[in-house]
Amino acid sequence: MGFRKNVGYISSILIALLFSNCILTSVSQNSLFEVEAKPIDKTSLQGKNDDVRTNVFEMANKLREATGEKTPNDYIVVLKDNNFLSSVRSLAGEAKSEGAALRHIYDHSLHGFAIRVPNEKVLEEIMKIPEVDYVQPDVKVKAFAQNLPTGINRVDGDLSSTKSGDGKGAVNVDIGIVDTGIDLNHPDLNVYRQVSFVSGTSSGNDDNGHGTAVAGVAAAKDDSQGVVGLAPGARLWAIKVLDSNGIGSSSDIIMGIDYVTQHAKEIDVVNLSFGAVGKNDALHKAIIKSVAAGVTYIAAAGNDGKDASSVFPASYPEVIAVSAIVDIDGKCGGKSSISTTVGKDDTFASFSNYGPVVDLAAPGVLVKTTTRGSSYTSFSSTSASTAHVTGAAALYKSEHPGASPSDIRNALRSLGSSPATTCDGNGHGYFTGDRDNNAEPLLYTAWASTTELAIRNPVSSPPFRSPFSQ
Ligand SMILES: [Ca+2]
Ligand SMILES: [Ca+2]
Ligand SMILES: [Ca+2]
Repeated sequence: MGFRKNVGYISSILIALLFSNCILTSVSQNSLFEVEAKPIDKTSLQGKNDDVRTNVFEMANKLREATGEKTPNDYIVVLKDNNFLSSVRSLAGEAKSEGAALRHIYDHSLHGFAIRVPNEKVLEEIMKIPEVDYVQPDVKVKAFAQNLPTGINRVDGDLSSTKSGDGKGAVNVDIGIVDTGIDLNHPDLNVYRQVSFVSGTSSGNDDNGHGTAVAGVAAAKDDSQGVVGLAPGARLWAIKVLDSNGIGSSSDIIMGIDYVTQHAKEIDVVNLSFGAVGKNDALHKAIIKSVAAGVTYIAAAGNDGKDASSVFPASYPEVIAVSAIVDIDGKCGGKSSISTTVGKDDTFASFSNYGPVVDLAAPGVLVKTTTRGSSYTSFSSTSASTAHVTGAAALYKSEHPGASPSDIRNALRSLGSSPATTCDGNGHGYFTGDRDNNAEPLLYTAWASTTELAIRNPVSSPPFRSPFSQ
């Protein structure tokens, strides 16, 4: 890269000319001088002009668009696949010497790094590094949180609670909550590992509440206190990538995915209850690699009442995308007389995104769960419905340790209720009001007849509904 440094102050066109010549001839600067001394050959000049155009074209190709609210001067540099940690480190060092501040190094879910550049020129220099596949602006991604409408809060106290658990038993499985963190001291949650990739924070402790709510639905302990999750007492990995406002940058989220991939032998299932509209190739690449390493990802469809095809990560084919329904009484059939502002009992939630990318539906309204301060709350969102599927996937994985991510997806889909399922008066039945022609199965976990969860509530409270009050 010393060569580029020497010519760093010459115009970019001249750089391109020299650089393309260098590549074409693979010779020293002395030879370049000889080339300059030759009479101008119009044919060769035409060739060089083509080279310049090619180079500019390549540069434009190397700047990959990412949609969302950009964070000025922050970029994700994705290296070509044949680069391993030593070269990633040395290339990151090179970017640093060009004037970039290094924010993260990725080595498990993709090879690359996150940088902050002082100006465009530095970015251009980094894009010229041949090992760079592409550079993508860093963007903001938000938790799919939804504030409870007051009308819903008002009926909260009237919600029927389901039968309590027997107060014992834990599922032997590891769940990654890539979110705002988890209340590390919550007595109803088994937080096993914690880490933060959000600047200004030093642990995976939750400073928002969203991650703790998601964690409780998936895995609150079966201990006669508070609530119980679908995979009770599962080991929770608090992987903080979203800040106290529930907002994160794609570079931090990729670091979270990288961490999961590094621990792919331990982490079975990962919950992604956040997203944004548009595309983000670097994040997609990281998730593809992580799924290939055996980790099952569940992603929220989003809360905007629109087709989720434009929402990532829900639209990535490698993840299990989840929509939300209203369930008031823990039973099918739409029997509850209580209506919410987002729909009646056993109907598609009005805020839920929908569409062909959605794999499963699950309850996502007025879901009782854990929150910060060793406390409890209710929340409504596709984040809540997604956490049900995360818990169910973990439960399935605990019973079928060899299941691949696609095995788990196929199993949950085939075990779910369909429009043809006749309501059995309990949990096995479908919902109404789906917004499209894609009748995604409704999560159903009573297959788990060998688990104490199902044995505990064989008839009256199907375990796939909201976490039960204990
Ligand atoms: Ca509990
Ligand atoms: Ca119901
Ligand atoms: Ca649908």
